[in-house]
Amino acid sequence: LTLEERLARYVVEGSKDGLLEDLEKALQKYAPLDIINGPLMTGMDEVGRLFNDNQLIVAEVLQSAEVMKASVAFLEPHMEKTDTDTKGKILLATVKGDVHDIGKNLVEIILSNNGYEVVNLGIKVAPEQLIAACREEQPDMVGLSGLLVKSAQQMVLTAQDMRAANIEVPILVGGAALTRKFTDNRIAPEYDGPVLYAKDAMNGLELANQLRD
Ligand code: B1M
Repeated sequence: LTLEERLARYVVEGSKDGLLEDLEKALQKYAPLDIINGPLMTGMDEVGRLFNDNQLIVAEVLQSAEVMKASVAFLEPHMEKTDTDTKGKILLATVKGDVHDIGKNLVEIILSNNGYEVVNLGIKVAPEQLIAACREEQPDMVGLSGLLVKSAQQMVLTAQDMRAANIEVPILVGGAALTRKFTDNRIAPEYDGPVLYAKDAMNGLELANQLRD
């Protein structure tokens, strides 16, 4: 197997045997984020496919998630950082009913490495909890993540509740179940402030920077 194939394989098999050595080798060829978005994501997509086909059980998918998390933790110190004054404060949350947090935590790493103060509220964050945190933290932006189809609908409800609470800070949304079309047609009309769709963590940073400028 090539190095790239081995990296995807660790994720699919949920095995860490040899993982760090291969990540070290990969760092000589690729930027950390390209390793995550490339071979590791290829592995995760395969996990999703096998899971969908009932060829993997939840416990096995959890092992795959552990490999992904260990890889991100190993690569994190190698990512580029900018030493700027804080560019703003962002609240991050996975929406109510959803436990997927690898993508959200990647967004946290990228934003905090690039000058943002991030308050990560965790998973299964209900609108009322988010609203209370907005009042307390006074963020410049709110980031919502969700991977389940029902999470896309939950984002619409969250936007409605935030509007009812007179909150207008920009919302950044992302996650596999979302599309730009759903964001523009379904979430944005329910909110008074801007609602922006990010296709990945890096795009999330670009959009945050654009909003700031
Ligand atoms: Co689940 N799961 N899962 N799962 N899981 C999916 C999402 C699924 C597509 C798999 C499948 O069936 N093919 C499917 C959803 C189906 C649907 O709704 N259409 C699914 C299901 C069904 C479930 C359960 C219901 C299974 C069950 O219990 N029967 C259950 C749900 C529990 C719940 O949430 N209430 C469940 C549970 C789990 C585990 C706990 C086992 C584990 C999560 C562990 C964890 O996160 N701590 C898990 C995993 C690992 C997956 C897959 C395989 C991988 C997700 C992942 O981490 N990807 C996933 C299939 C897949 O996505 N291919 C699947 C890597 C991560 C880096 O990517 O999060 O997409 P992602 O983030 C990307 C972008 O989306 C974006 O940036 C990142 C890249 O840079 N992004 C943002 C994400 N958030 C963003 C926010 C932003 C900006 C960008 O700004 C704020």
